Amino acid sequence: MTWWRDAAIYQVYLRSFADGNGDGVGDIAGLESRLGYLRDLGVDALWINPWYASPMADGGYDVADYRAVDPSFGTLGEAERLIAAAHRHGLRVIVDLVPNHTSDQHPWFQEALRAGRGSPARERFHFRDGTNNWQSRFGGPAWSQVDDGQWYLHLFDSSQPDLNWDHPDVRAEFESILRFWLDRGVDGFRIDVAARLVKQVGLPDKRGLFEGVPTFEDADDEPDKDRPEVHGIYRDWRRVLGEYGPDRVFVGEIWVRDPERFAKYLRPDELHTAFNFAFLKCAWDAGALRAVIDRTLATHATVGAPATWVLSNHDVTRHVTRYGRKDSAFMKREHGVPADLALGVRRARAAALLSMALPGGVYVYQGDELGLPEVFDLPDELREDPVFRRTGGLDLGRDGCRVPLPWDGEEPPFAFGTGGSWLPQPPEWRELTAARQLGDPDSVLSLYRLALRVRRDEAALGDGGMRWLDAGPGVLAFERDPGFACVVNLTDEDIAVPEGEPLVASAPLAGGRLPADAAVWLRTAS
Ligand code: TEU
Repeated sequence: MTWWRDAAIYQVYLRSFADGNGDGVGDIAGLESRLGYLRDLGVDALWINPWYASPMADGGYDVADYRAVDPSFGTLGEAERLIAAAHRHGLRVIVDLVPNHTSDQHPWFQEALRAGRGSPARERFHFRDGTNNWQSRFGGPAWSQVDDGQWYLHLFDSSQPDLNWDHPDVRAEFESILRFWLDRGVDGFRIDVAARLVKQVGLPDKRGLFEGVPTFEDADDEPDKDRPEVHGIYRDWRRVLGEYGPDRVFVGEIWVRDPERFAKYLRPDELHTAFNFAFLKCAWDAGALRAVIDRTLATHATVGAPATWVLSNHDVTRHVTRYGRKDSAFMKREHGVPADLALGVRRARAAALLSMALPGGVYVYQGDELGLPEVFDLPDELREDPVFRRTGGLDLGRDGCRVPLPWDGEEPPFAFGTGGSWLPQPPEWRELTAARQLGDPDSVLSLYRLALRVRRDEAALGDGGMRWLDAGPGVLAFERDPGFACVVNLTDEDIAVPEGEPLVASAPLAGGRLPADAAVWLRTAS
């Protein structure tokens, strides 16, 4: 079986993972120094957020050169050595491909600015003499004006001009970029904004506009989303990937609501996998989760693709915080909503066991394994996310889930590096450092290490089937072959545990009973 059907994949948000050169920003040297930690955590692969040359107007999702590594992260040579070193540690490497837009510093956009209106260089982007009503996903208008009066489209920041995917140069360039990184040994690509590359001809106005804070759930049939022509791009890319054998993989970032439309991206000649955002957004509620799980498995089965289980990433409020809220469903980033973090951690521990026990692949966002909460009280002047600026602070943006990791010690920067950290870490994270958690068998980190090991080596979870067990309202219980059960208690009271030998529990079983907001894995008689 191909590795990616059941892989545990760790998301490395590079500039916040570990800093090797003491400039306060995470980098490749820092990542390389921590590969042992990731191997021992028990994951199979890393997805590394963009490391390309970039002015960093959107944390590297504004790419100026797709074939170069940003100096703040290292060099191309270091990236090549990192890929080899990860492989030696038994870790595959997925890099992040950003095809919807470039940086405004990309040579093509600079050429387009110089070449002027009506020039072939402008046809690689969406330049117009007027605008439509589209809004940026980061807030504010989706159009900015250049000196000669023309406007260009940017679904994200004004520093991220959208590429015109009807242009043959754009198509050829990205196939060449794929080969560039495949030739350097990467095992796959995470595709940024994968549903939005193709825009409806004529760029007609939208019906649905948001007020203030963009939600993650705009309609599927908007003129800048899920256009049928986008599938042709992925068929072309799949052929390129296929030339490198069956072990290279695509994972799409596809915020498409309709399960059937979503599944189309996962047809056998398109992308291998996609993030399960329906699961990420779902409230901590047994009925809602069960419905999402059933829908996920049913839709993936129609195309033979493995499901993925995702709780957090670098764009959303950390799930420890979300699960500590009264309403734990996620639609948009909110601040000022109270969260009971102790409750959030309990639920996050249980959710980790749930996500790792389900059939398919599982993602761990850096810091999930430490139980980190969202950080809200960052000084405004240190916030870097363009979302903060473009929404006038209505949306605090994503910096709060991107605070550098606490590794060791009693004070910030907690061995993140020797030169501080680009965002300040809360002093109370001294309780949450990786080093401290390693010494505590009850820590979130110890739970992740145990569960990932059991998942891979003992229970052989991952791809395959599952059967629901009837455990009463508020309880999610299912079996997997051979002889495995997962029980998650989402009620307010402890419950009896079905027969079996406990393998991993997210909270101590008291008198053989499973507490509220806890989960247990059992070896059952098969
Ligand atoms: O995100 C795409 C996206 O639409 C959201 O996840 C985005 O964070 C949200 O709309 C903001 O309100 C991807 C990347 O994951 C994100 O980090 C980038 O900023 C974005 O694309 C642009 O490249």
